[in-house]
Amino acid sequence: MHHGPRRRSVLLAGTAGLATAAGLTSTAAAAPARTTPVAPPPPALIPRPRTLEMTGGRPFEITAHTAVAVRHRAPEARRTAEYLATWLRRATGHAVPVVAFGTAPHAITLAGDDETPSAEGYRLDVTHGGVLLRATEPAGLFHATQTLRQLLPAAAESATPQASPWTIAPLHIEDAPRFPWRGAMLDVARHFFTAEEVKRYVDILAMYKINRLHLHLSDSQGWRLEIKSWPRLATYGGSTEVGGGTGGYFTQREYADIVRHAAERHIMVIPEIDMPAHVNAAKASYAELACDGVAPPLYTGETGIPVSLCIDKDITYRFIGDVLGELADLTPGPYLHIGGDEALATPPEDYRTFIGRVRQTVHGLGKQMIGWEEVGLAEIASGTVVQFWADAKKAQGALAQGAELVLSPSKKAYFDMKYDADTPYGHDWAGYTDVQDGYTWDPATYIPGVGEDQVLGAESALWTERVKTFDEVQYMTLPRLPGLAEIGWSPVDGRTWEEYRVRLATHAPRWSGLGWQYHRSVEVPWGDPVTR
Ligand code: TNX
Repeated sequence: MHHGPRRRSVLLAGTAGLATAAGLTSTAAAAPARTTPVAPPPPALIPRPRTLEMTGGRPFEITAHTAVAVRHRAPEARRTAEYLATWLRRATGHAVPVVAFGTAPHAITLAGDDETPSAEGYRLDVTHGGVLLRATEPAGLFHATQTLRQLLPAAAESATPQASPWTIAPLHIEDAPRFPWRGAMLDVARHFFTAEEVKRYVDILAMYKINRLHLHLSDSQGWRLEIKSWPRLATYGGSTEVGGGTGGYFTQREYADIVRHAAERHIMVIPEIDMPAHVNAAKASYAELACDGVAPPLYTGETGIPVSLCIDKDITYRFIGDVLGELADLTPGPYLHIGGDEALATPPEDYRTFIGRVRQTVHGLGKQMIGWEEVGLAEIASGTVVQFWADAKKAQGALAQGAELVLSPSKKAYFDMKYDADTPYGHDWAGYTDVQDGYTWDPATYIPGVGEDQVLGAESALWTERVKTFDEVQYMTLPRLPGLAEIGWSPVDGRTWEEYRVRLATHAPRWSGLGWQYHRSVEVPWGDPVTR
């Protein structure tokens, strides 16, 4: 772990009043760190923070007297304080009230920060007398709570009170992300996952400071979002899935609940309606969407089928306008993802016409368009977000038009790829992706000729043709997700697989505490007993 320069005097000088009120002027805090005889090991944080300094002295401990206090200009900070207190209460069994700033002698304080303006950055100080989380923006405060979470013993993840010393060694952290986009895509179309399951997915994303949840909401095997103006999309098009199961869909109310749950964790939902291909479920639901007016049967096979929306029919664009209109109303964020991938049954000229029209619809709704790398074959507006998955040329074509790239390389970030030959689920068409493969790549050097300033960030993709249950989702996600998260958040300098794998191993008891399955890869020195 890299230790940052010592900055404590600067830090306390600028914030003395706040530090006093937050209980930071204990004798331990004032004593020079170097008098500590044996420094505790640095905590195994993922993603690794920019700087971390063990400051020494007696630890902080959460007790029956600990409160959470908040002083921040943004009202959401209060919500984050409640979130943190609620979380702390479960495993500690302590009352952990949320109190007015300055009223508790022993507090975890969430405060503003005027020294480091940053969209998602934060500073965190632990002393014997208190914990101080500071951030300019509420998102930074939230990320700070997730760091604090990882500073506590793994027992803190338990849903029921545990007997554990809730101590944290004194330290100082300054942290901010490398990339603004750290995403995870979940395909709820090939196999359906319920709103409750998606919310559990969001919870693990939050722990690793992922800030985008991309939901692949439609594909040939299923349509997963209620559309009030075209109700059969969900009730019929959502009535099955790969393998012929009963499928399912989110009502708009359930979907809004996912969006709210994610927003509370500072995660933006990126909704994807895939077009002009991957649309069999829609055409099966409404015959008028087919060029010949005949609805195809529902499709429950695993492999992709050549299918396209009818590019010349007016009703195609009425359909898209209605669907994207309802979706835009459900989407507080600025983006609508229109898929655009693998349009094998759409002639190239038709594809360009189609993407041009959809782009106008998206912009007319006041949103920015996102598409898979294939949209680079069409004319796109500068500022379009293009998601790379395999073909560098298409991504470069998009960049030449002023696009910004999100990297989901199928050889590195496709969580539906098997870890190795023994993995019971998933694909291998892009090769095996073991934990080391998933960790050892850099979005700023992965595509020839594409540098850091053209990259918004990285995103994992979990396609679910061969991932049937939420346990299987968990198994394919962990332990790869933390690696993707670190690639997106942490500085590349000083990161090594050898160091990372040891840090990663310590997270397994946290996952078990949350009731999550994970792949016990032989690459990782787990060390803990198997608890599930
Ligand atoms: C390719 S990547 C697809 C998906 C499949 C996936 C399976 C991309 C944009 N399209 O439709 O589910 O491979 O790994």
